[in-house]
Amino acid sequence: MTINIAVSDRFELIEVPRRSGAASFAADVARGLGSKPKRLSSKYFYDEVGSALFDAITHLPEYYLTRAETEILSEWGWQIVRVLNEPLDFLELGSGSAVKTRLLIGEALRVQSRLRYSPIDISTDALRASSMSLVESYPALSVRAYAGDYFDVLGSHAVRLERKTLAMLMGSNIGNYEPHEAARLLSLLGKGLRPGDGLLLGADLKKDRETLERAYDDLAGVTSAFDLNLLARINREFGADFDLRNFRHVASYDEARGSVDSFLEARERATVSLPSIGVRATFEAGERLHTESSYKFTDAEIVALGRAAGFGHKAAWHDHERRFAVHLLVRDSA
Ligand code: AVI
Repeated sequence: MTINIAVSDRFELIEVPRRSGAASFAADVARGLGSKPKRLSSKYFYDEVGSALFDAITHLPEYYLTRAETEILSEWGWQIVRVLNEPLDFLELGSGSAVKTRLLIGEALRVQSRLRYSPIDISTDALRASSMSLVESYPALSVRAYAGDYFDVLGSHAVRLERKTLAMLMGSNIGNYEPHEAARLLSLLGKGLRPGDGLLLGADLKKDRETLERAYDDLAGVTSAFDLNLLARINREFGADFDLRNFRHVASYDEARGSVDSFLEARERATVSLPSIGVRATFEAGERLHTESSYKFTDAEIVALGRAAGFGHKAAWHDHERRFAVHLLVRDSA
């Protein structure tokens, strides 16, 4: 069951509930702290504080990803919206508050008279804010936003696409999924698209360890604060007693998997309790909690990922230093 809210004649918000059986934050925390090695999903970084810290990360000198992708879209956005050669609607996994989405919307509206933009995002507040601001900026734009988890929304068949669609998964978001989840997400997305629809995928490229580890462990300590906010969030929401000073942020590139892994490492042995969910967990000195995987790709790996999910390869663009790639994939005929 979905809930439709027509906010204005150009902005509609559809809330898609969590599918039954899907784990809650509390259940994931209980399971993650009880597993060996301990791990939590990076999707829980993004409460209000975490989202603000991530925004700060995108401006850091070491975090080149956002700048590189923005460079590609500024330079090649005009071409990207023309390759599929027809009026398009956009479907974005993410809330589209970013400058990058605006670049593509602006370019599309130079070659077509109207555009529907359908963002999917877990945060209803973020969706509402970004959608209102987009419809205010672009009189020819209408927004149909879906609030929910990507998998829940795509699996619910709530998404209605009337015209040829360019789906977007930008900002290296694909890199935060383990390979089997990335494959599942792309094939679920592919099932909702029609043959000939596009998928624009922004992915960070494999490169030297030093550049990668610096990008995820900046000198100003913003990424460390972002990582530690996960424990602060657990303290806030579950009345837990994590002592943040006892944990340090570690970012380490696992070349074999192609992932920069983030961890929170206990300096000393400690037991934490989370009274509101009835959990206690002990950390040994030096024990790590895995909080994020950020996978890096070669262009060939992106092409193969798309192919396995039923997408052919159409085009790719890179920034001047070839640190980042934006690939255009096209849904195969069934
Ligand atoms: C959102 N995501 C693509 C970011 C990344 O690069 O993996 C999250 C991030 N984590 C630490 N810095 C940025």
